[in-house]
Amino acid sequence: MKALSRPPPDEAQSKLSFTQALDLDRIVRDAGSRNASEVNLLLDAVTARLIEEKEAGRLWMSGIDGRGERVSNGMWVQGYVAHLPMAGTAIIVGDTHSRPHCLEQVLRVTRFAERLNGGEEIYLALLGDYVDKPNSIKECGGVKVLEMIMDLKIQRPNNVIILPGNHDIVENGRINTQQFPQEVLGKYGPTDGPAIRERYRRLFAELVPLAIRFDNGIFAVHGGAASTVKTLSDVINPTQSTREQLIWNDPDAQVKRYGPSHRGAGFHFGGDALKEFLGAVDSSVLVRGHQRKVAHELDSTCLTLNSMDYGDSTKAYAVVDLRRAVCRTSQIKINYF
Ligand SMILES: [Mn+2]
Repeated sequence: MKALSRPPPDEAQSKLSFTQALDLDRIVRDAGSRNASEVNLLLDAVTARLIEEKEAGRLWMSGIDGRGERVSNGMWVQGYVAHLPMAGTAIIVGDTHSRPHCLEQVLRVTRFAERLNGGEEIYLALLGDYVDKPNSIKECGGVKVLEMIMDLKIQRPNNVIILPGNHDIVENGRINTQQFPQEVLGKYGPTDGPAIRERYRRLFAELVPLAIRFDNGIFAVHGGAASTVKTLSDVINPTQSTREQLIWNDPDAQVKRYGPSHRGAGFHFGGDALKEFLGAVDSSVLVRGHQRKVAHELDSTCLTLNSMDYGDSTKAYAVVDLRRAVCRTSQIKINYF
């Protein structure tokens, strides 16, 4: 293996970094208070950033033959895969479904902003499903969660990774627990509402990474293992089927490889399928959201994280010391809140 010399971040990503202190109070206050044109400006900025991120990763990879050894130099994006180095700490958040207070709580108790402002290498990995299933549509919780994560991404692009969930990309009316289209209609009206919803939908369906490959052995997606993935390249450049499976699939100990799903999209995957998938992407454990539970499954190779309150559901986030290799889900620190 040849050692790669990646350009230093300040050279490769000078346009992408932000030096002002991260202000969580301001982010929470602004979430949901923007009008349609202000939301469009936020989306313009995030869209530009996501395109730059992909381009920076492509430029870095070009001219390099074979599979080199990565140097630790922060988060970087390769097609639809975000990579995290073996340095620093990652906070992983599961489904938040229109509950800005749950995301805020995770950020407060982990002291995410303070630690970033203090110069610590810390990452926020968000596993999707930001909208729908609100307690009340009138609270506009989906809009608030989305504005919070877009704002965080713009303020600290190198430290925030946003993955898509099925609720974030689904076409209107395809699932019966969908309330976000109504929410934006009520908030922005019949012209701007659907247009904003479509901009968010396209951002999640076309621009954000689908998965995070942690150099320490964790692979994170919203749904799970995909039968179509034979190498990491299949996630970097996904087919429509790969995309759907990574976002919709669920673990199922009763299934050996892949079986039908109750969801009408994607499949259930068993232990053998997950083992094969993790081998293909050169990882040891899967961390995913998509279900309302916190659970270690499939012989400690699959961790499901739920981060929202809904009735008496258990909610938690994970804290990962990126310097330490992870071989089993039990090695991942789970904090209930
Ligand atoms: Mn989901």
